[in-house]
Amino acid sequence: MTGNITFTMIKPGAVTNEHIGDILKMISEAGFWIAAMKYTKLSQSQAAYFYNVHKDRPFFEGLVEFMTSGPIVVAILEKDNAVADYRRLIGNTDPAKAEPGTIRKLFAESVQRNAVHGSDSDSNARKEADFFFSKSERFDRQGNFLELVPATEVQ
Ligand code: DAT
Ligand code: MG
Repeated sequence: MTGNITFTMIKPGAVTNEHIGDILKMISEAGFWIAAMKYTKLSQSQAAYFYNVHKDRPFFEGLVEFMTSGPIVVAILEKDNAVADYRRLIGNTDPAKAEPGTIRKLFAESVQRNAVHGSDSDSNARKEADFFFSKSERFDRQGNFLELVPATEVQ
């Protein structure tokens, strides 16, 4: 069984260019339920922790600088096959390689300023969601608290 959530951020750039509404509309129209959402700004240490897996990459410093440069929207999205379906909706990391009609093709300014984040696995979706949201801040489509697929079934 696949997990039913993914985690997204609308990054600085997409926020300051006023694309929050356009992006949330695409997310809703693609069948994702917004289970949790907030408007926030990352500190240096939050951004470094979130992108820790990339700490030895040459783009890490620039990535942290960009991600702390302005406000972001963070959200948990619920849907069957959420992780893979959302990666398809956002498109390639590099907007030059992204499919037409994807969020990154439409709104990314560059590979660094690429409009949105999307989790790359069910287990990272859980970790990323837990970093930003408590269990009492997540709701299902019926307005009840969100129940997740049992963690033992998530890779
Ligand atoms: P993704 O966001 O598609 O999962 P990733 O996890 O490989 O991509 O990289 C995380 C972020 O780091 C990415 O959204 C933008 C930045 N990044 C990746 N490769 C980069 C590069 N070659 N130059 C500049 N920034 C890069
Ligand atoms: Mg990634």
